Amino acid sequence: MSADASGSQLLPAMLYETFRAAGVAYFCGVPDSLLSPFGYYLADHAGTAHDIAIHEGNAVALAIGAYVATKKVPLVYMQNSGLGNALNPLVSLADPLVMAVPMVLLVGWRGQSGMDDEPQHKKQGPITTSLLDALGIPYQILSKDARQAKLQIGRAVHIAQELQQPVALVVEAGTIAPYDRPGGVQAYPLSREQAIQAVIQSLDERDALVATTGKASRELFEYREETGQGHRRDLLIVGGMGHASTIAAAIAQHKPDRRIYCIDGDGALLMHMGALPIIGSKRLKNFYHILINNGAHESVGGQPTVGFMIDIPAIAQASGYAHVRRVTEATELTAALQAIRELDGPVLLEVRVNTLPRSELSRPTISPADNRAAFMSFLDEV
Ligand SMILES: Cc1ncc(C[n+]2csc(CCOP(=O)(O)OP(=O)(O)O)c2C)c(N)n1
Repeated sequence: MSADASGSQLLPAMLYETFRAAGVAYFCGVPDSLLSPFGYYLADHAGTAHDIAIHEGNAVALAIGAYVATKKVPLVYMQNSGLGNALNPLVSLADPLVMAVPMVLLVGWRGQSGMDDEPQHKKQGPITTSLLDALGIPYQILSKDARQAKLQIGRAVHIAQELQQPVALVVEAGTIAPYDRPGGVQAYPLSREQAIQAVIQSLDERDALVATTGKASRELFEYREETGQGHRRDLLIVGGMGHASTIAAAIAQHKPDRRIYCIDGDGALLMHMGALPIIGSKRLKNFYHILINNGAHESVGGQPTVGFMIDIPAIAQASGYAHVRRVTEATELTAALQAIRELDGPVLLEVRVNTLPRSELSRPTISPADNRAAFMSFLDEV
């Protein structure tokens, strides 16, 4: 086995060193499960030459700025689901017909044809390479062979520089070898799962729940399954990270006689934080936004967000939410969940939680379309 590869997988250290040797001096992106070993390696070794972006378009913007300032080709990493977020700055700015900015995109390929993956990747997986074709972005599938991969990386950086445009390396599942993941952080006593269960226990039969992308939806589904409560009161926003709160608020707007709760994550809320003032300006009395803040993108490996560094309730308040609160303890949470039911929304309740690992987590067994249909019939009931 070579020192660059683990079996037929690429070592994160080799990837990093090869990009650096090719002239890449700045790395940014949004965490993805397939790329997470590389993300950890960057966090441990790249220092200020690495930023975790708020969304993939924001990562492209960071890369454009870095190139303009340094003349060096930057690297942007993302899950293929993030190509949608990246599309606008790629097409309207970085493209050779516009600003002509070189960068290498490292794209994790979820939902690749022939692979069994979650439903939110079913469309994005098969269209990933044709999307890159349509964008005129030259791409290669990153080889699992270290020697080949090194050549591809060198070539990608060179082509980006020569053609003055984005170039992509698409990363299949299992390409990158694991890197020691930091353990969970016990910054707060509650877990996300405990917070979700407390929210469920505070609801009555008519209340509806909209849950964000990642493990929050999976934990909600698993709990309903285990307790035999059924799933029709929950709408699981399995893709479209960051849009759960807007979807929930729009449901609240159109169903003013129902209480609508949104279980959100800090990574997701930050990804589309512009939703807050729009929700705040609507003065939705029946909207309850429960932010489960673990300061991390826990679902894809625990890479940090700025969730613990900023005051999200204060931002919500300044955005027009009628009531905001922060809790960290179980008893406070139960009391706050009871209290907010009597308040006119929009309400934002931040629950700060830990990222301690839990045992195996199942995946929803109902398709997103069936989930949507069942939830709609639940909303139709008086
Ligand atoms: C546009 C987009 N980019 C990246 C991802 C990959 N992804 C899935 S869940 C997740 C992290 C969500 O973090 P947060 O909202 O804080 O919830 P947590 O996982 O910590 O509970 C990410 C980055 C995605 N689904 N969509």
